Amino acid sequence: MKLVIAMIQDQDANKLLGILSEHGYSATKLASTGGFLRQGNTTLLIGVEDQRVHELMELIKETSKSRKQLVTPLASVGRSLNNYMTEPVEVTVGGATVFVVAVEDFAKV
Ligand code: 2BA
Ligand code: 2BA
Repeated sequence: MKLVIAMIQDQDANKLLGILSEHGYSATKLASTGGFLRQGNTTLLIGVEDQRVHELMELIKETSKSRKQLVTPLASVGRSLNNYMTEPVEVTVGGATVFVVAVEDFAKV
């Protein structure tokens, strides 16, 4: 079994959860915050059998859209003058950042 940890954009979360449910996956949704943009995003925990990881990755890929976003100066960096940003910078927030972790044990008690 694997635990798939997927960081996605809030806008895609409900649609992806619906699709996962339709395909018989269980998931847990966590409200999270991106360390760079300091804006809300969504982290999904999805425990899944090894042979379904590939299909799951495809569903995540199809549903999660990449978007461009302007970073407001000072909103996303440390307060040190070395990091001082004077112009808005465009960053591409990816569709999904996904970690697949081996699960040692899984139980519902
Ligand atoms: P349980 O299987 O006892 O799951 C309770 C909660 O535990 C789930 O809440 C989910 O947050 C988490 N969870 C369970 N299995 C997980 C997994 N493999 N990976 C990540 N998180 C997991 P809900 O998703 O709201 O589900 C509530 C109950 O609805 C579930 O109880 C199960 O009986 C049923 N269910 C969940 N997904 C289903 C699906 N795709 N089709 C049919 N029934 C589903
Ligand atoms: P944020 O940390 O808010 O990052 C949003 C976007 O800003 C990133 O998109 C990337 O394009 C850019 N970015 C992030 N850190 C940067 C840096 N130090 N310098 C320049 N640009 C930077 P994504 O890479 O698609 O990441 C989207 C979200 O996924 C991230 O939100 C974060 O919450 C999560 N994430 C991405 N990589 C991660 C990792 N290695 N570990 C944990 N979480 C990660």
